[in-house]
Amino acid sequence: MDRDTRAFAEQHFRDLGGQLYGGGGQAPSGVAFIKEPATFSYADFVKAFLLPNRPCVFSSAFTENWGSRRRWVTPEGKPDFEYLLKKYGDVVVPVANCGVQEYNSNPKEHMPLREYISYWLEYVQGGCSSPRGCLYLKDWHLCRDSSAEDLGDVFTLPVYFSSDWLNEFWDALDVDDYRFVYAGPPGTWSPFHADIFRSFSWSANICGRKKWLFFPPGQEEALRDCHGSLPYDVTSPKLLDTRLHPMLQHSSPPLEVTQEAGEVVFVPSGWHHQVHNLDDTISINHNWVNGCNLANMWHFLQQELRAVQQEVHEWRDSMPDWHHHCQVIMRSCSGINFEEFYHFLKVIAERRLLVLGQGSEAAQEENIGLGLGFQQAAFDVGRLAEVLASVVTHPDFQRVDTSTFSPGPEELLRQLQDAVAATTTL
Ligand SMILES: O=C(O)CCC(=O)C(=O)O
Ligand SMILES: [Fe+2]
Repeated sequence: MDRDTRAFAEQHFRDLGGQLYGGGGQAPSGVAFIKEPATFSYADFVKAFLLPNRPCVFSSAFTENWGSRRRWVTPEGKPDFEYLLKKYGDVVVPVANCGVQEYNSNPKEHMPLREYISYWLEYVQGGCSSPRGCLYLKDWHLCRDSSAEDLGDVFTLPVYFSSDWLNEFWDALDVDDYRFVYAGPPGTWSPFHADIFRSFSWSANICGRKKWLFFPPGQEEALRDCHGSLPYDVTSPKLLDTRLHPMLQHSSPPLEVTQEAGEVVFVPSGWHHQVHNLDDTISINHNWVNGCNLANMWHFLQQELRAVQQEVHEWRDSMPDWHHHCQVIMRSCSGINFEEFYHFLKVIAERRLLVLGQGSEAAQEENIGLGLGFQQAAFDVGRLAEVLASVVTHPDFQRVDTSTFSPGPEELLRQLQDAVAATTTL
């Protein structure tokens, strides 16, 4: 990040004045297409898409050199099942049944990729139908399951998506990641949703095409049914029943995008979407959070906690550890609780404080593993300080036992605020 982009981004958040980012404003009338890698910089992406929180599609030129586009795909543009079997046939992958709705997602089972591929071939030969239903390989952690050497040049992280704190955090802990492969025949699809923690996502088609339906933040409200539930399938004729969906008349049609082979879709924070595979499709998808959507993640976690608290409200007076239990439930339902969120902020903050502590030139020379440099680190500490200041005053965070945290939340906040003050004019 350069000095000018940092100033632009900081001004953007000052103008928001603590309001949630990405919610308001005029919905765009279409989704922008970015053709030329050579003339589209990181700064261009930050200013035109990341800060305004608008979707866009990158042309296939952006993934031209990826090994997966050469090795996973036949010259006809189909998945190279022979190669995939040889390379990954024994790997156990998660598979969702698109035909079965369980709450707002699909039940998953696990099977070796070999078995999924034989199902896939059968399904296609059967005219896109199978007695086993419509199965979709989803959320395969290929990176987590492969060594760096083995992964080789499968893909190269585009610079636009490189401020990725979720994966930076999980890599630092060496336990998990939010990097996935999706693969499935025509007819497989992902139900209507917004991404985990209100993260951004990017999704690159290695082969095949996807149809995306996008709803800007807030527009999902008009799609709720009379019980307040969001739809599972926005294309279902049930939505036309005005008794069931009384607010539908206030909804706008979604933004529709057909993503071609090789193209990359940027999904902004908090945008609901539904995705359909139109061909035999393989994609690489990552979820990511950074300084731009961190406050949205924190807002989402507060909502999640409130929802848990409402669910178990009746035990509040009879259960001595009720608040603690709510955090435990939240962790098992949402994957993270307030304590872990603090830990996430701490890991990300300390890495930036280290960069800033070394001074701008030293950090730039050494590049300290944070590829986006000193100005990005300075921007990041500003965002971290703003969100941590809110976290430490939250009554439920104040109930968390922080006595063993090192540094403690107040101390980390002080360090971040000092760093903000020291870097304002740099
Ligand atoms: O490709 C899909 O089926 C879903 C992708 C998605 O929801 C995402 O990348 O956020
Ligand atoms: Fe998604």
